[in-house]
Amino acid sequence: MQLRGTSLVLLVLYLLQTTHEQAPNTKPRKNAALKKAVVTLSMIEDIKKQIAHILEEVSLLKENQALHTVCLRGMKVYKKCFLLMAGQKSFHEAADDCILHGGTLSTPHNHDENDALYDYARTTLGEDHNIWVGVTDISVEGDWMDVSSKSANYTNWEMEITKQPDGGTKANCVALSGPSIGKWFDESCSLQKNYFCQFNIP
Ligand SMILES: [Ca+2]
Repeated sequence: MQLRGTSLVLLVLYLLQTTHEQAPNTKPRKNAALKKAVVTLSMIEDIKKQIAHILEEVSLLKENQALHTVCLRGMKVYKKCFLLMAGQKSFHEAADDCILHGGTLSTPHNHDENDALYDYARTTLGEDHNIWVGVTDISVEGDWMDVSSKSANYTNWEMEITKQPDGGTKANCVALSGPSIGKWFDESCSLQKNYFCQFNIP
């Protein structure tokens, strides 16, 4: 009976020791599993970021592709292209239509761009073309701004014969004239004219 009691005590002691020995091994395993889970989550976050980045790049590439397709149909100048739009519209309808197409109403910023737009209009619409240019003084009379509300640094007014701009508050929009070899005239914004949109090429 005493022997059985001693054996029982020894067995309990053995079990306690075994449990105590195993305990330190269990913790690192749990930590390792936890660490593994944390790494996996961080990896998923990284992958998500990479996918978002790739999608952004694909969208940019598609946009560029669309722009180049537009530019193939139109006239390319340095870092932008002009595209003839169908039909005639008032200045503001034309400007809105260009925004709808992802561009702005054509606005030459230097003599080369004005020449390019004039040449393109001449070949597509003929010598007598009269087209809108994205410049207006509708906000403040005499303060000519482009369609992005920046002061127009470049203008090409007809000055030799008619001394443009000469229409005052009745003429707040700009037309480029074919018969005047690309010179600008201030005209009533409600007139219906052909127009070109411009698209910036990155
Ligand atoms: Ca005016």
